[in-house]
Amino acid sequence: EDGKEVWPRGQESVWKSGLRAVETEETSITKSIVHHVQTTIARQAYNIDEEGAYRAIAYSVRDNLIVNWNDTQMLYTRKAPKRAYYLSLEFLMGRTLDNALLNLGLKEDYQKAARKLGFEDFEELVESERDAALGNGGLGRLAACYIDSGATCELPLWGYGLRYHYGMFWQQISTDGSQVEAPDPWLNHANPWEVHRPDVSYLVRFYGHAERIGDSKAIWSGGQEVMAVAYDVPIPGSYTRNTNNLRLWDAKPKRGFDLNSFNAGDYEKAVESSNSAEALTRVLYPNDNHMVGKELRLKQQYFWTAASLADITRRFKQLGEPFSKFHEYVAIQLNDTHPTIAVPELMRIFVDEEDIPWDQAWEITQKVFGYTNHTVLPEALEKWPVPLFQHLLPRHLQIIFDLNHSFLQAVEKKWPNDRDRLTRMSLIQEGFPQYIRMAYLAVIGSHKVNGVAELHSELVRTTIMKDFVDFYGPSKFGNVTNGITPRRWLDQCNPGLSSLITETLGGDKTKWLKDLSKLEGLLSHIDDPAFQKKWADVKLQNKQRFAQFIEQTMGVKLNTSALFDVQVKRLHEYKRQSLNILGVIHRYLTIKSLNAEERAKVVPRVVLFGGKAAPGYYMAKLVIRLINNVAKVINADPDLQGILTVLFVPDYSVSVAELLIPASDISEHISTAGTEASGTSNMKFCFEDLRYNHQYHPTSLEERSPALAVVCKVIAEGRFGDGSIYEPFLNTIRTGDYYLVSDDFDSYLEAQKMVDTAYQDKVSWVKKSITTTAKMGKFSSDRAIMNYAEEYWNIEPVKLN
Ligand code: T68
Repeated sequence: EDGKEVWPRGQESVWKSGLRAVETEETSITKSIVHHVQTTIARQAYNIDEEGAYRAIAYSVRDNLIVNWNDTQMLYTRKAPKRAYYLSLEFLMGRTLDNALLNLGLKEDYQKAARKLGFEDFEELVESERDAALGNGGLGRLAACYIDSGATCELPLWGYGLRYHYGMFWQQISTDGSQVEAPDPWLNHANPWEVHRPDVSYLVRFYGHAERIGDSKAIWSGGQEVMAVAYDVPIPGSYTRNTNNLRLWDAKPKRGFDLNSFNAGDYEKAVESSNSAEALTRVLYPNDNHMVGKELRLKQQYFWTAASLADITRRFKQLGEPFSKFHEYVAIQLNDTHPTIAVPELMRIFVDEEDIPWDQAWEITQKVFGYTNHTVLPEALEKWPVPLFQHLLPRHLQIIFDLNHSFLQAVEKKWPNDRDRLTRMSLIQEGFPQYIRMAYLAVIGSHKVNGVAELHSELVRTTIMKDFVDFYGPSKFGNVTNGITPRRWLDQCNPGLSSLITETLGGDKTKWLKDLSKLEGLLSHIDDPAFQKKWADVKLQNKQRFAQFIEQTMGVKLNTSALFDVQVKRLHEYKRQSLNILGVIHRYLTIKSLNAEERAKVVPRVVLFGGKAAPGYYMAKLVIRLINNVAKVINADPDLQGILTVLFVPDYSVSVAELLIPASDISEHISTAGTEASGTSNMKFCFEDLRYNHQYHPTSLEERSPALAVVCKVIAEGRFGDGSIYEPFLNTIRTGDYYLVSDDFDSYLEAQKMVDTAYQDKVSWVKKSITTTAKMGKFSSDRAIMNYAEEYWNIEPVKLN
């Protein structure tokens, strides 16, 4: 399955005459589309609609990806380089067709071919694809950018994840303004981008009992066994033939059904057991930056980790090398603590299955793993109850206790008689019940730990991991600043800007797309009025494109000469959409108090919100409701027409982001200082702001911010519908105000005033925009992934010619 090179059977020449290459000729492209219409989707020319056309084209493009995929995997097998594996419970991929065509360099050819077959509007076909929304937000989208960059940088890098049958929920807004969740059965329409591999499967055990044999080994048996089956998603690099693999596991019952129950005549019970296996990969947990201790979530984590490690060790064994060299061929990156069970699982494989002595197994394990932390928020740090582990993964619990024992011995040796320190650093948090601290397990099991931005990595070193920095020394704790892929987030979603950049820098677009630091070259054109005009025109066209989408989907007309002010991200108190909407209310009250002449001078704004709240997150959902009800009042007020419009764009997703981000004039990243690990959407907009000071307020809201007190009073009095609904939200601001909204409100208004002033000077505004883009080079995910490759994984590019 990874292109293992043994000439199989039959005559080589006959095999070779049947092989196809990547098809780039127009005639062979139309032929291949027609072939898929006729065979794969079983229709005919007179019976083909848009959906059928999309699928036939997708299958045809997939054929090309697979040709490159096979050759790449064969090359990796032949060269046997060290490989890296990115273990992530989330890959927020979005759509694939457009990206695949651009990466293959075949978009124009396919567009022409589709036209010849009677499909004039290619963009419409592209937009009919459903998003693969197998992620919550930043962490999942980061994984998708990294997997793109890994292929583009020709690195032997695979992703491992889960094939959720239901991705991120579909968000609707009810008439009272609240979020309503609906399931996203994205696989109901066949997914052309995956290759089912029933031949690549492993059994994963749960429950049962672990019996120690000797000092360190054990036998784990009994319990439930579930089958993990591979689905492979080819990941094409950009302007290279290298095509990597994203392997997603699906859960299947070990047998079709439980024979014991079946013999007893209980058919329903027999089929139930297969239901419970399949429940494992049913749904993505829709929480970001919050730990929810559900047993099924832990089962998902172990299922995915165990299958991935079984696959990695099987591939390693094919090399015929001894396990003492495992780390010379394998690097595994843990995307947050979600796959941390991989640490004891690799120990179990080494010690129990491969008979490697405990100490040697531990040495190799630590060399294999790297751990990326994505948050310092206490409520997001994973902790699992010991009794749950004892029940679900008894052998892993033994291993964790054994590891903890020797780890604490080493701590004791370094700082004798420091009981507080032992309590602080133990992998086990004491109490009833005890909890396992997954982040600490990830740290002791890895050779390197990193945060995702300079400031965040510094906070990791000085706060949550301080004791571990003292123990291991600072060199174990690094930083890899996040990045985003310039293919999807510039070339693909903003073709107007991409062409202008190419035209301005000269040559072809691969030059700057593959080395984003080249964008600095734009600065030498910044004073050219013709260039400034073109730059501003691109923005205006993007705003018009987005306005058209809003008119079609929401029936609202937007003033495209207004300043588009955007905040799109998951709804979370720490991200402070509250600060934004309270500021909007203040703006509304201010405009209402002006006379007609004064009103005419106000800089018009369109304030756009988007993002999902976790279904169980009461306060986040209340803020969505407030935003929608504020929007209702403002948008219906004739005094505000064309001056202030507020919109909550429902069902924010990768595809909506691709339309919305290029249309923005400013974006808001206003999380409480020190809470946002990195932020990556800020990179997509190129705008950022952070502060450090935390304060405690025993004073009244009126004293802290009179302006905010007025805003809260207006909400409470019912200007935006029944005020009592918002009391719980208003109380979080009046008292406690953990996220410092009142602390920052006045300076937030000041900043907004500066924005209004700056926007009026069109030339200097355009120059700011050009400068921002020109200086964005560092935030390419190519730079980030090469950073991991060189400093964390020690892997090198392997180029397919
Ligand atoms: C985000 N984290 C950070 N978590 O909030 C963001 N959490 O600052 C950073 O830029 C980004 O990661 C990439 O590093 C998340 O997105 C989750 O989505 C998540 C999911 C499950 C459990 C906990």
